[in-house]
Amino acid sequence: MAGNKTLTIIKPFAVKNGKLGAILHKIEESGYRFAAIKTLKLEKHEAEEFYAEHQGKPFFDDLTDFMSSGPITAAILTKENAVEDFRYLIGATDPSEAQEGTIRKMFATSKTRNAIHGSDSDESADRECDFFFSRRERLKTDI
Ligand code: RTP
Ligand code: MG
Repeated sequence: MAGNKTLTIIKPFAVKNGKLGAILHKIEESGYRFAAIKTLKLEKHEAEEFYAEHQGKPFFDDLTDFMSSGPITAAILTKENAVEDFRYLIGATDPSEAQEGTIRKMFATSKTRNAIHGSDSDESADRECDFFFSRRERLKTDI
């Protein structure tokens, strides 16, 4: 089912501030279905592995400190054209540039505390789903 799944993370701060339910509701009402979901806390080295593509960039340490600072909720979402459509639903990385109605416009408080992650390609989605979920944690065998 290539192209029809994406990996999301509801980031720390949004979870801490009681926005988890509202964000999951917005995702569901936008047509996505949950094929796997869990709440966990990343170790710093795990956040560094997840965001390895950004290693060496000036924001890498702040990003991985933040992502390991508290509970997150990770989920595999399914829908046609999931990766591209979900990036549109979450909005721009910097919430001050995000369009009205996007999740980051509604729930992000800064470029670091930007509420939510979405995979940026089908290859990233495969890698990121494998990072968080074993096969038996997934509700479908073909994702
Ligand atoms: P994400 O991976 O978390 O979904 O975010 P994204 O694709 O929209 O943005 P990406 O370029 O992958 O960056 C990952 C996270 O790093 C922080 N960032 N800070 N200060 C900066 O210029 C800067 N650039 C990126 C953001 O928190 C972003 O979500
Ligand atoms: Mg990214």
